[in-house]
Amino acid sequence: MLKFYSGAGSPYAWPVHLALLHKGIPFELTVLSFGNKDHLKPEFVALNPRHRVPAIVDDDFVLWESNAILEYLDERFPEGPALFPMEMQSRARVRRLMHEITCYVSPIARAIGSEIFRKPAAEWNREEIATQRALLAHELAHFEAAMHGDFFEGELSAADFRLYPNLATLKRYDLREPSLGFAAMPGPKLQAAMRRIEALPYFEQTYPPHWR
Ligand SMILES: N[C@@H](CCC(=O)N[C@@H](CS)C(=O)NCC(=O)O)C(=O)O
Repeated sequence: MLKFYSGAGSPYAWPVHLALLHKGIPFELTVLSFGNKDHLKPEFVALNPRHRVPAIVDDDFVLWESNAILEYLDERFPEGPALFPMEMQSRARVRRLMHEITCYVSPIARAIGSEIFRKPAAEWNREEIATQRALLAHELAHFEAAMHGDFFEGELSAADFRLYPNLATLKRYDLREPSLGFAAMPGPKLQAAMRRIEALPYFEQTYPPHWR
């Protein structure tokens, strides 16, 4: 059975978890604890020398990098619902969106998270948070404009799963200080797509337990 190595709340592993359930692929889940440094243990580093989640093992084939995993799963298990549209240009847009999330959204999320989640509020670099918030607003406007119907490409795709955890994390920032106002930043189309993902029958299984 396919093995899936995840980490609770990882914005990279969460899309893979959603994709596996969406496609109905049987898998064995291992949730690594970053607190225990499971990702640095020799047995995991032997699988993924970058010691990051997500990683999958399919028979003796090991793969890491969330975007590559999402593409692999769709090709390896064509029988389940598709994660990438059939139409070539639509499929290219899904790939483009995934790269844009990796290149532009993830660094912003990392920068904000390293202030808000890693330090007490008294030590936050407020100027850095404001700078990153402005960059995020720009990105969210771009992604809002890329919505076509219920999801980016009408039908649910890997790009929707890939962005979802970054959007869900905005509420977590506000929990640290409600006046930050991150959760209200995504536009109405992105908010509606989030609600659609949250209504999926398997969504609850993927929700990070420590977020409850
Ligand atoms: N580009 C990678 C990023 C994966 C990543 O950074 N995962 C984090 C968890 S959110 C991790 O495992 N960090 C552990 C480490 O850096 O040692 C992907 O898309 O899969």
